[in-house]
Amino acid sequence: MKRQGTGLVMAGYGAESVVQTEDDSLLRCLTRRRTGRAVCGDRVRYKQSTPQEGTIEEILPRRNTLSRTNYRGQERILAANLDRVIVVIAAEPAPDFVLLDRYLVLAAHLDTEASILLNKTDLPGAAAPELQERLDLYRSLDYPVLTSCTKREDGLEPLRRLLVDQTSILVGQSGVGKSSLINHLVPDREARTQALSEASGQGRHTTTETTLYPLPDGGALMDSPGIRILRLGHLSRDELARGFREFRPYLDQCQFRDCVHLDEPGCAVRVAVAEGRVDSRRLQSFHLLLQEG
Ligand SMILES: Nc1nc2c(ncn2[C@@H]2O[C@H](COP(=O)(O)OP(=O)(O)OP(=O)(O)O)[C@@H](O)[C@H]2O)c(=O)[nH]1
Ligand SMILES: [Mg+2]
Ligand SMILES: [Zn+2]
Repeated sequence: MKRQGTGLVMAGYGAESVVQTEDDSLLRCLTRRRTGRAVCGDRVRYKQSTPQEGTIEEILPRRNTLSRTNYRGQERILAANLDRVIVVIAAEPAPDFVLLDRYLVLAAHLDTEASILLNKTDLPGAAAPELQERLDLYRSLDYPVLTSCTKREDGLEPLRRLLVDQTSILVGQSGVGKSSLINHLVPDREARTQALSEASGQGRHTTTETTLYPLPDGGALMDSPGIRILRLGHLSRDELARGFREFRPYLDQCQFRDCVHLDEPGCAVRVAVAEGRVDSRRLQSFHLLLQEG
């Protein structure tokens, strides 16, 4: 058996990945050293060797990649070819807005749409004024803010509409409900997960790897593991600053080209903060991300 074709990577496990072929079957594929690792969302050219196995001959050019920097300072790609990043937050676990800003910076760097989704609206904390005020800040920056509750099946329709014909990824802290949302949005989720873990030979499939699910109305949705430490070391200082979209009009107006907007004279960003055009918490966030890398 030597069949060839083009497929879509459902999940990558290091040198191995699971590829969905044109006829909807799942192949466990090994990557060749020269092709590099395939990641969730990659389009690949594969060669089939047995009914269940094959090799990846080529990773087709990626439109974009979502990556982070690992503890060794190397860039690690989590997913490719994204149209939309949806940052999921909830009243519990308590939102980490610096992490939210990290994801928004990554989305800006990818040149994709970014949305914020407040899940678990059944929790009383979801209506807390501090949380709502914070969400208003992001609305004022033109980030769409959606709400949902998987317990009461609330808000899922607007979310479904947002996802149609696009490749989207759910990201965010562990425990905010990303996988629960997938359960509601992907009707055959359980069967798919089962098929995926059988094809991958990884045993029970957990959200340790980013995983792609085709959506019934067209498009695809990816589940990702909640990452505690999301480093942005692969981004330059300028890319980091431009990820804060409201800073952009001021970045070229600072007196010093390498201004980090701390205490340099003639800093246009700090003037914007003082005049209330930029929220000071976002500048704080920027400084934290700059420090932590
Ligand atoms: N009250 C409430 N709980 C929810 C809701 N959605 C999910 N949960 C619960 O939140 C917990 C975590 O949900 P998961 O879907 O596993 O969260 P996750 O974001 O996938 O977490 P990781 O995979 O660790 O990143 C589970 O106990 C869910 O039952 C909701 O709308 N309301
Ligand atoms: Mg999960
Ligand atoms: Zn400045």
